[in-house]
Amino acid sequence: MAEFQEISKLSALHPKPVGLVLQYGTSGFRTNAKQLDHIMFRMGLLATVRSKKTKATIGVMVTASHNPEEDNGVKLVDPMGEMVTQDWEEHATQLANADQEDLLTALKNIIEKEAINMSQEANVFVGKDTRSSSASLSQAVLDGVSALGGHSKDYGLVTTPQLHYMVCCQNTQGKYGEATVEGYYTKFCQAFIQLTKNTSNRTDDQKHLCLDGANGIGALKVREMESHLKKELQISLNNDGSKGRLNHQCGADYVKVQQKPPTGIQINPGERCCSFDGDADRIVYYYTDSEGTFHLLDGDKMATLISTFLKELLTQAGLDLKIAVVQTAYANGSSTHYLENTMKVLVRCTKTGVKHLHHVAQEFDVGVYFEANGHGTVLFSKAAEEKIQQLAEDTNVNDERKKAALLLRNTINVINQTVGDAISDMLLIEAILAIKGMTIQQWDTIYTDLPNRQLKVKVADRRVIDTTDAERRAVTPAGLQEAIDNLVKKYKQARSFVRPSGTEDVVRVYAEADTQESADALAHEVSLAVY
Ligand code: NG1
Ligand code: ZN
Repeated sequence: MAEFQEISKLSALHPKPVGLVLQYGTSGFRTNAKQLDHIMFRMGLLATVRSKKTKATIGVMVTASHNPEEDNGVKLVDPMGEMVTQDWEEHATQLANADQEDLLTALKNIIEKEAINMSQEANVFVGKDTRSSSASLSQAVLDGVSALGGHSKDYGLVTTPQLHYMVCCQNTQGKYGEATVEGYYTKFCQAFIQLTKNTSNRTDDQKHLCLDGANGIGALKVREMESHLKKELQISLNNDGSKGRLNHQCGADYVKVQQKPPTGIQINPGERCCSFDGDADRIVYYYTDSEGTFHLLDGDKMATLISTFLKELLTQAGLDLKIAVVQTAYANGSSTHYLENTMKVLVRCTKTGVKHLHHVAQEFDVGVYFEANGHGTVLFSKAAEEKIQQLAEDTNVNDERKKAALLLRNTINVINQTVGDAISDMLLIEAILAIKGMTIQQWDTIYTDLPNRQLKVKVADRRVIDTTDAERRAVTPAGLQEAIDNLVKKYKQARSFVRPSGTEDVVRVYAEADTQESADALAHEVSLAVY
């Protein structure tokens, strides 16, 4: 077949370094950018085949999110804007690791196994972040698509969630919105303006938000979006990429893990601030109090605020819809306790990685999912959306129910349901705070986080650690879990677990306890047990 000859010719321009083995991990392939050219070409091929299989547009995003500037990565986006399925992750790993001379065979194996009709048309959307390596790497993806005769559309610089949104819009014939960056701003900003329009007593202070753009793509896109917000949200943008390096001492991951404000930002006491990560799919909020103490409001605090808001609206609207919050083992114990015991909301725990949370959230009418690091969104079932829509249009309901239904409808529209999205989450949180007339300090006092610590441990082979129970218990190596259990017993309100990272060559250790000293000591002792 002509296309296979083309692949042989073009793949020689994107050779695989001999002996290099990479895995499609928590969030696609991710490593030093210098090792990724062949992966990008091959993911262009795979996305084309996936498009033929699904008879839909597939997305390919070139980014390494919160990793340092010198890294890069790639992830595939499925037709509804969700992460690619697990079996295709395996195809991706197979294709990525095939030696140069075996590439065609590996590709043909996938085509055969998936019974692909090669005459089917293929469409692939490609996006990239601001890393200096992203331009040539996304070109390699485009080369892969054209080698198999697929059509591609290069969106250039976009956030990861923007690309997910484009793919979903395209495959739902515009029902989700228009598949352009402009369409994205219009949809989400209009919903935000609708949500906040009756909160006329908002002061200028309440309309003002301080943002750390991590020197990445999010900063660029917020600047593009600003005029759509019609001054209803006034963002002072820091770390916009004009001076500092991407993710360097800034961004959501730095703030969450270090539990301190980013550099390059002047925070006034009490001022509401937030940080995006390098591809703008995560956000965390924070402020410093009058004594200069730093307060972090992470994914757990966002999940709590959002689910409380939605539960109240559903009650006011008289809608009997099942709401749940999905978390991972990294969720602060206080948040889980508050949600289950005070809010009486169903909480589910899954493995790390949004794809796991997303799938569980789909089981409910309203599924709020957040990783503690600020990656998350809300999913509404089709039935739930229809009920809300019907009520919003019903002329025979009382004012209170109607008002709640209209707020719910606009809330649905401000949320990017395809994936966690820093911009959309920011608009949602800002709208909720405005509607509730709540300050960041008031939001912070809903519950108090248990002191916690996250550490990274370098080991010879992190894969010797295998876990179970949503990663909360280690099954191997023998004796490790018992050692952790014994250490945990020494502290009050303590909990600790370890798991191999899916994005870095480290083992992650998490510990929480009644005091910061205890959490630090426990994390340290557990890391020694990991060696
Ligand atoms: P790993 O490296 O597998 O822990 C990290 C985050 C995930 C997720 C992915 C993808 C933590 C503890 N882990 O995964 O939540 O966001 O990166 O970016 O924050
Ligand atoms: Zn990210």
